[in-house]
Amino acid sequence: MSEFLTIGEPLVVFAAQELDTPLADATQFHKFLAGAELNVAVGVSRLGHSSQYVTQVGQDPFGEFIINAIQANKIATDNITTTPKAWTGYQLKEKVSSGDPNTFYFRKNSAAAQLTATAIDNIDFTGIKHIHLSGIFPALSSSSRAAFQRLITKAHELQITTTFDPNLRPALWASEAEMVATINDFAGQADIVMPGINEGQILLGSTDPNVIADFYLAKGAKLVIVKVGAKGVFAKTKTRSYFVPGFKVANVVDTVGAGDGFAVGFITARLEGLSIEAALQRGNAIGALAVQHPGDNDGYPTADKLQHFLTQSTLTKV
Ligand code: KDG
Repeated sequence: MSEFLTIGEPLVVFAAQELDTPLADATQFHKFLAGAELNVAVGVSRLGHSSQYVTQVGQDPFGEFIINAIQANKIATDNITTTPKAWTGYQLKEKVSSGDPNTFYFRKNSAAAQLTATAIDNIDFTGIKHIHLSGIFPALSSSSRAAFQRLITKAHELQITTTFDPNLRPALWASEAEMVATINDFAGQADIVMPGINEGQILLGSTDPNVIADFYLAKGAKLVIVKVGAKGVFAKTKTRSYFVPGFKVANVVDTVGAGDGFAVGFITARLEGLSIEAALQRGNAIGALAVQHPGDNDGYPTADKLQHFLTQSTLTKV
């Protein structure tokens, strides 16, 4: 029995060690656990909430590495299968002195992409209070998209709160038009939608947080959280809006995983009964901790570390 559940594709990421060097020229790589939704499961578990992850890995050393890491992070493996028919996906990531790094995927027809909707029928939803979804998994294949839709339908039937992060990955979609239509359709089925401000431009043609929020509120979301990078977040319900500033970070090492870290903070705070404002602030805090580490999720805190950061950082808000 777990409080939290998510579905996604786990990846091994090889992070280049040479600064500002194209992937083709990099020679040294460090290996980390990745996958946007798995990052969230890791962070939620690290903060003491029971966490389930639905996926499939290949019968290969990357699959083994991922399963070991999932177990080490105390995430339930009941809904993880291993297949001999496809490989586990992996990716390469640049190391950059500023901005977001380039990445390159090796994940086409991966084990996770072969997951079918039957996997959803096998889940025991007892005790699940929150389901986190992202736009990556339904981009993998028609069967992953069907599984994703079945999970959303199940969440509605059981009245389980859902968060949806668009997590746009154009490389995974046949066309931008298909990506935009599908993501907006799934976003309209979620309770809480969490786009990044630049995703607004692609998804609805605006980077105005108010316009982005109104677009998804009109589609049926109860709360829209627009992530405005280091500046913080703007959030809006039908009756109220919020702006919560981010935390200043002196040394940004790697930005990948910050958005998932935000989701960790927001979701765990809400599971603990905290207000929307406090949840947004915790989200910002974990985003700020995430960017100070080279892997996606190695900066996500335990409850003690989070408390320490929140106390130490009161004077360093932007
Ligand atoms: O949000 C972090 C992800 O970008 C990374 O872990 C890899 O899941 C991944 C993806 O599809 O980009």
